[in-house]
Amino acid sequence: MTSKQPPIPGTPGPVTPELMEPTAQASPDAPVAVPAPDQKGPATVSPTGQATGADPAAVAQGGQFLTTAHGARLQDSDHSLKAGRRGPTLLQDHHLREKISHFDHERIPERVVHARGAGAHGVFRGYGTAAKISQAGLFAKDKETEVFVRFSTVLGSRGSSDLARDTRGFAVKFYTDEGTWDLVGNNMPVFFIQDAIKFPDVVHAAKPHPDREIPQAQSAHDTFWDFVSLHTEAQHHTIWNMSDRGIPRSYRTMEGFGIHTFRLIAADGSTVLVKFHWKPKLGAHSVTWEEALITNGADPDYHRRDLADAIEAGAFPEWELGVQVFEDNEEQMFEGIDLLDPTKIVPEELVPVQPLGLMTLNANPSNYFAETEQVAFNPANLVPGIDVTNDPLLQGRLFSYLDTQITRLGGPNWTQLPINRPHAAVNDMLRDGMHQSAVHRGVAPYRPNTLDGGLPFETPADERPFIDAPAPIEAGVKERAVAASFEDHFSQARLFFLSLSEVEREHVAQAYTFELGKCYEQTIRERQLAHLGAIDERLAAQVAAGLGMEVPAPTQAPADVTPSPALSQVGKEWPLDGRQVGIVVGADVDAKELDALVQGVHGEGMTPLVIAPTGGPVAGGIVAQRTYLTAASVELDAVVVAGPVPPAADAQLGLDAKAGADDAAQVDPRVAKLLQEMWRHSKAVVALEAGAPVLETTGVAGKGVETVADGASAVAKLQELMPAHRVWDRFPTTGRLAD
Ligand code: HDE
Repeated sequence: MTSKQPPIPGTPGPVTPELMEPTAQASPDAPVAVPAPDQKGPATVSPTGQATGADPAAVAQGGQFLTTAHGARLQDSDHSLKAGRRGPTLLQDHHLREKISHFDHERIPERVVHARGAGAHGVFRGYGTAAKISQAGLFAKDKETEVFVRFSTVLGSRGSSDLARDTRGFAVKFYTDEGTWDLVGNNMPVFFIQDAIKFPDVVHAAKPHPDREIPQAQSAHDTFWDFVSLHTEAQHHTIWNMSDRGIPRSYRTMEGFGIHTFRLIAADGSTVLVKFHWKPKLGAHSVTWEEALITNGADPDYHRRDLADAIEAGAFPEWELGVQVFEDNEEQMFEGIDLLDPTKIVPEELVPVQPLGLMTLNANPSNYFAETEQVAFNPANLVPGIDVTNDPLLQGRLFSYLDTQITRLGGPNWTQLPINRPHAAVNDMLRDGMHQSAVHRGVAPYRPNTLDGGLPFETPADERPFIDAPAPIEAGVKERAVAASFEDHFSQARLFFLSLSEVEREHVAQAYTFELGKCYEQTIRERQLAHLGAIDERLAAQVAAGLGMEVPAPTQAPADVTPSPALSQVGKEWPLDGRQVGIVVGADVDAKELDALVQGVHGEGMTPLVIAPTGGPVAGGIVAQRTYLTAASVELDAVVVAGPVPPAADAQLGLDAKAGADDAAQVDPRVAKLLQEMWRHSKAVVALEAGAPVLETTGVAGKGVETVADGASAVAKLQELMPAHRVWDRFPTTGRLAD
């Protein structure tokens, strides 16, 4: 073997002494060069047409030259070191081994639940309203605390789709000055089970069947319904899942709940019990089941994309954190509702939610793995002023989260990962272990000690230590049992159902009919139908009819309950910020009207997406953001048809649009489909006069479908139709579930 081989054309040759001389640019002292903006670097325009603000200096590893993991510069990372060009690869190729071996270990175990998620950075600003009930510094007036939020689905694996019918995780990490507080909640205020010891059971039942590992990210299968029909305490959470809450429009339009009752401690040591609520400024909003199915196919990453796009566009999502406050007495009950039972809510009409502060998400993660994947929440991360209660579900969680990270993040030092590092000073005596990255000094990591000057000391009471609230313990015997006050399993499921509007109730009935229709076992369907009878007899009858089954006797007589209108998502009005408006144009749109429309939609804080026959310039400097091929109705909250839409372009569809042309073929079928879906999903449809014939041809007419004279009037019409989220009157209902 000789080093005199001629170089292969187009590839670097063998390393020669001349090449090893540092050039001026390659000198270790030379400033690191970054690509000029016009060089191929990070994308500076996002798919929504926004500037990404990507900093070329911050891309990749930050330097100009590729190196090994130990920092030696590499000349060739494309060819392995071989004994001859067609010979075997040499074991001595340390770069090959390092590159492949690191790659082999790139994946870590996904979360056992909540594997699929999306994260964002933000800030929480206190209102100062909690002064009397909690000493926690983060609630102080105008105090700003950095946060990281991770939203997630529960059942699906990391690569599953966002619009699964499922509960959503809503986990917030507050990096407070006094330590990290994690409020690890969901988008539903109740849980399937009352005792942590049942968690592996419910998760095993809800996850894919162990033999075939299907279905993925779905509750519509026998083992899930077997479990929930055998555990009547799951009925309340299950009806939330079957409602529109199970398929949110966006992470931005979800409420969040701490579920358990927590305890707050004031500066004077007094305590109250609270339930935490997150209220989205954009309102709580969902999609229809058909939209969810279309989205899962058209854009399975929809929620992740929507969150990132909104933040990038400057439409920062906001939630108010609030609490329902209860007296911390011995009973820990409110009007017959056991506050320690995580399957119960307390209606907001009885105990209003009082706002404590505002959370604004204002930055996307720069690296999914380092931040969103490696973030580790733990309900046991508490700060002075916030403490736990005896809720038996919460008690088990206080163990589980710490434990699971040891496997998932490879050892006990996951708190040292950048995203998990507290922003408060850490001075613990935890030492060594896998992936220890701190270089601890001193010789006495124990206390008391004399060798390290006694340091660190325990914190005296006036220096704000975390103090467990000295809550009284009910005397009793040691037993595996449940309190009688945990035994009402149906009344609140009924309360929820009766609080919904007619349209929402129809959706619930359809969801149960679909899910039970996917179960094969008749006994499971029958058992669940009997439980539905205990929730509402009309609901049971409608689902039974859909399944072609007799209505069984209800498990028990439906309870007498007072509805809580706050639980319905229908009937309120919400701001338009960050909502997406599709603007459909043909080849010859009026540039002036289009400009007025785009500017007007922008001016109202919404995101206009121009949908044209092809990509590229449309008119007056406006560029298409979607084409007839790439646009999907499901990403739009409303649509404006701004110009005539041509028939299908033969070349794009591979069809001869003229052959056998009927009326519908006069409009490109992709636009016809988009408009018909918008109509079926009860979204606002507006046309300028030039676009009106398109509505006629596609049969899109009726409530919330309007033709207007110009761009400005179209914006005014959108402002009128969109605050209610949907044109609710357009949803078809049977009338059988109405009040
Ligand atoms: Fe979790 N849960 N959970 N959970 N949970 C996890 O922790 C667990 C429960 C919630 O984005 C795991 O780091 C038990 C209720 C969210 O990283 C695990 C019980 C609520 C997330 C775990 C519950 C939640 C998790 C899996 C019954 C709403 C995602 C990976 C006692 C209040 C956090 C991980 C993220 C994640 C255990 C019940 C919310 C295994 C034992 C109730 C939002 O530790």
